[in-house]
Amino acid sequence: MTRSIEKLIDQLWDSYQKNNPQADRIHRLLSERGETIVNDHIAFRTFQDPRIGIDQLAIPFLEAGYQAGDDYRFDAKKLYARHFQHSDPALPKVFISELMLDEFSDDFRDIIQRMLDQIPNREVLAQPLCTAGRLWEVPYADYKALSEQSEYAAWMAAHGFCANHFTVFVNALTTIDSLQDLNALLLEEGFSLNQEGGAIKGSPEVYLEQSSTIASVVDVPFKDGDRSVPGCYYEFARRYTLPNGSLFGGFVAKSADKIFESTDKKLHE
Ligand code: OOG
Ligand code: NI
Repeated sequence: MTRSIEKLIDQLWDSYQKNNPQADRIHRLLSERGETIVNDHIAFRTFQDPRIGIDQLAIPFLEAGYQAGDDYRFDAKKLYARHFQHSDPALPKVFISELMLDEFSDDFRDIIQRMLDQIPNREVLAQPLCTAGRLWEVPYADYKALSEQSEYAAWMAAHGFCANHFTVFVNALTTIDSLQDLNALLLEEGFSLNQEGGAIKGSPEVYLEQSSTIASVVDVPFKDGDRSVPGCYYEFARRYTLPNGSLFGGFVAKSADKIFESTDKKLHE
């Protein structure tokens, strides 16, 4: 029987894949080599607010038996994050971050407040928050103003609640031995990788290596018309065994800091 958490993950994949043509192409590229793709983790973004913060997004995962793992801070980006994991290794980890609104100016917060004021009461949301999409309308000028202080805030304004990325678990690939080889294949096939801080973030010494594509540019309806803006990206993660013999199951803040930049406009210029 399919558990409801699996249905939720399938639903998240469906909308992610519809808005992110790269995902389907990368899946096909790997499937054609005979690979079965295992998803290491899914990531969500939000604003730090009691109605929609990390705790709210985590609800369906906690109900399905996920447990809170480590937390992470990104001072320069004014972000806080936590990961969640399940004892069933078939279920992906979940990485949820939130923008610390308290650390921004009144003008910046006013723009976000205008968006949050449009969110319907939770009772009327017949679906988990993480699949709700964008729950507000926003003029393009507000998107631009937010992006000057936080690319993350601008991304949230444009896209709302959805899977920001899925992640290929490189350890489970059988025809590709390393993240270096996978990156080479992706580049050869014409995909662009986020090169901020080097194509590979992390190392065996921190038990995690990660790389990611540059987010696909997608058309988004703003209050005053459609605009092309960065959407979602795809990530690749290779995990290493800890001295105690178990596979590292966390995240590395220094690497995550650069992975966040996969949706930055500067990578599209
Ligand atoms: C999350 C970036 C961090 C990771 O695996 O370290 C991350 C985001 O872009 O929302 O996914
Ligand atoms: Ni990630």
